[in-house]
Amino acid sequence: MLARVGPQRLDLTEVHRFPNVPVRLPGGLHWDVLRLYGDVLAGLGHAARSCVGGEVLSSVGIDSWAVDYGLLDGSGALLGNPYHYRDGRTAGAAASVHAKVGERELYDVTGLQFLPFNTIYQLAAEPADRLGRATHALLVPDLLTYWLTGTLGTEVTNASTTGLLDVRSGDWAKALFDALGLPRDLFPALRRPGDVVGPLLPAVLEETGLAPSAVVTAVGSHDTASAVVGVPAADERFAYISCGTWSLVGVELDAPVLTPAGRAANFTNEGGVDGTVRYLRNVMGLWLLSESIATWERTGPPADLPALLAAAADVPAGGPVFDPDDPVFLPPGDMPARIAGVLRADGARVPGTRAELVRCILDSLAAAYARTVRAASELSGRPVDVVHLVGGGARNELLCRLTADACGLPVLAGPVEATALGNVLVQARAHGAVDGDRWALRELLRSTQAVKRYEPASL
Ligand code: LRH
Repeated sequence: MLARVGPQRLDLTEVHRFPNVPVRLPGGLHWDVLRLYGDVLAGLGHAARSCVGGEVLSSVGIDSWAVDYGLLDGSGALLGNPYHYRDGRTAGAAASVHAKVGERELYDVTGLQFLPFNTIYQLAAEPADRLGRATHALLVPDLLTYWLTGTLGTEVTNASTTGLLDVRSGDWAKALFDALGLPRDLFPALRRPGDVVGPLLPAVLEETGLAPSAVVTAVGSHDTASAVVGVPAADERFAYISCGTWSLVGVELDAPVLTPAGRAANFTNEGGVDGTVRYLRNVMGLWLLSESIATWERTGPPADLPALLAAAADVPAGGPVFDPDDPVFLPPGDMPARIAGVLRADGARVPGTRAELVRCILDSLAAAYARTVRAASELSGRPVDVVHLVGGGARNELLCRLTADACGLPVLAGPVEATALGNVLVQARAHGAVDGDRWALRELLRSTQAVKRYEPASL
């Protein structure tokens, strides 16, 4: 995404979009990280060629999904392809970690929700010899940054998803590294959104055609951290749903909430830009839909999503619902069969058509969003007047409407590209193109980005 930003201006242009397709090797499910890096270079090349009339691209910022990492040896070489967090190798890892540090203590130190794929559990699942050969672990955006700049570092919002960061001090929880037998310097030093990382390597300049003045700037490199910056809220009485593969549902706070009730509800305190706290919960998200479509397409003709959504809108309300957060839905595989299994086990009716299943997924997500918005507000004491739904899900009108109805609150849908917007706003501020705190950045979002309002149906 190429952005042009000024005090009254925020334009985003898509210059290169590429699929991110995991690859299953005999040893597990991996990310094709070299392919991703190749596409990053291709995208930077397109961006360089899209500059017109003396424009010079001044800064590059990288965000991605959280928790996954590559291991580097002492020469900086990658030790194998990074694992996908949906790989099954972490089964049993949580138990081995919790035998060393109890779950309650972990939550008290890190404030992080339990997800079986948090980095701390993935590291516990690493074969000892592989980890022994590793000098550093780099989270995915930090790995791409390293290849672009030659500079090692760990961006702090993404570090907060590892399960190894102290939520109070904002620094690595050294005692946890010690207790788990991990080297204290496994992750390189922390950097903060807005820090200038450094110039691009000469080979990168040559391949992309970017000007030598371009630098990489740290942003909220956890995609959800950038997405929350990109929420066009007017004041703090809002909840957000960052809605893509996952739906991250919560509120923005100034300080963590570390109560037993929050822990029991599996709420997380992830690090936001400008020292904020993203108090949220992962809801399984549109993965339920995309994996259902992938299942149908494995055995039949391509599924037409707009037609399916239109048919789902005509399915009468009040149909069956299931809990989207059932861990059975986490791995790739036949999603309709798993949903049917969960419904059947609950004694609920199993949808008979694809449109009914799509409606069942969206009804279930909307109900989960409503529960989670209510819980976030109650657990944090933050009143919520409006729900901002950002990301690709904002295009899904049926989902937005069902969410407004389930929450009993207005839903403001959009921007679809909130993550990219939050990313570039932090860069632009670091380089003096815009000024002010996150509310000033959001003011610019509100004056430049289209948002669609859904009122809840009156009962
Ligand atoms: C969303 C996301 C989410 C994490 C998950 C691994 O893309 O970063 O915040 O929990 O991916």
